[in-house]
Amino acid sequence: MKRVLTYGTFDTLHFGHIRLLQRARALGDYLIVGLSTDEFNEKKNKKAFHSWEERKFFLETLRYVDLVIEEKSWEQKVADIQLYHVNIFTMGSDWEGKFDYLSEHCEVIYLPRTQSISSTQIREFLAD
Ligand code: C2G
Repeated sequence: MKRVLTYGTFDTLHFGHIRLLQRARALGDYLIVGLSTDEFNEKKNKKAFHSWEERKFFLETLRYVDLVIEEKSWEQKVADIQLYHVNIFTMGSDWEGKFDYLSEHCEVIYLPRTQSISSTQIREFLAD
């Protein structure tokens, strides 16, 4: 059983997020998603449109996601990898290199980011 871990805000779930989750799940047999809490989003200078509970609900409807946990801090990744016996940590390529330190604990894989879509673009489009 190969266990995969990724993190994110996953606000206004869109094609880019789902493609990321689909490919992350395909790296193993079980995908855990650390979903950023609203408090942690403030540290990332992000304000999600959907609450944490709503964003968790969206993710749990996807066949690619097996477990959603809270992401409350930048520092929790090593503990999560150990707690959930994670074999592979993965993120979109906009994070390339930022989490290489985790390679002491598990495989680290960056997946190409889906161009031309983002939650920001969706919000701007809807605001017009
Ligand atoms: N993503 C993607 N393509 C897009 C948009 C996002 O592949 N068009 C990927 C991102 O690279 C990330 C994941 O989808 O791996 C979630 O994106 P966000 O919700 O924007 O996550 P972010 O705010 O980058 O949070 O500790 C890590 C942070 O919590 C990451």
